[in-house]
Amino acid sequence: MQAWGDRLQLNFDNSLDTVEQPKQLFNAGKQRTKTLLEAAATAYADKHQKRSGKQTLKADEAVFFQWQKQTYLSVNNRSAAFQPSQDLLVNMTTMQLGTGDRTVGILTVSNYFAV
Ligand SMILES: [Ca+2]
Ligand SMILES: [Ca+2]
Repeated sequence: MQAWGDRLQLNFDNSLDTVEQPKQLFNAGKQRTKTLLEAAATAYADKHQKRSGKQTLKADEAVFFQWQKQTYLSVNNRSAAFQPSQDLLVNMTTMQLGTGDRTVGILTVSNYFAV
């Protein structure tokens, strides 16, 4: 358990009794694209900033990324591709990432999502 910060609660089925968490949480790092939607798409195309090559975000996974000095989180739905109208995309700049989490590729889901 970490001392810092609030946690996110996902609610896809309108019931707060069921726990919904992404299967895995990644850090795609800095995205160098023109638009935020392009940044999300490139983060989905390579979710792991530390592993060489491209690791595609899968269904029900989530990814942090940076774009123009802002931090964003996207939670993928059941379909793997990034769909702006259906996948959650939020600006998380005010949320502090855990110590060391900025530079790694895989984050601990329960540090960021309520259980
Ligand atoms: Ca990679
Ligand atoms: Ca999707």
